[in-house]
Amino acid sequence: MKNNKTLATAVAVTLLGSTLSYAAPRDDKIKIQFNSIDLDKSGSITLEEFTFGSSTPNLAGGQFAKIDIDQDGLILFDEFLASKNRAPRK
Ligand SMILES: [Ca+2]
Repeated sequence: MKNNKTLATAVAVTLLGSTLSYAAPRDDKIKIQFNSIDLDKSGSITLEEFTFGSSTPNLAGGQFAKIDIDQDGLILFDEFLASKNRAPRK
């Protein structure tokens, strides 16, 4: 009986683990990228942070405006994620 319980626990942990790792690994990558741009870890990206983190600072203003869907001057993770999801695949 003890063995069965151990096995059940192992199966449950395995299932949980595979569910977690299956949960959109691409989004995790984007989250890491978002956090690397969000220098003050405020949960949003300002134009200053975006420009600083951009490989093309002279284009950053226009890119920022496209990503900042509600035009409040901050890029939230949802907006950042949406911009990645609508970007053409390379
Ligand atoms: Ca915004």
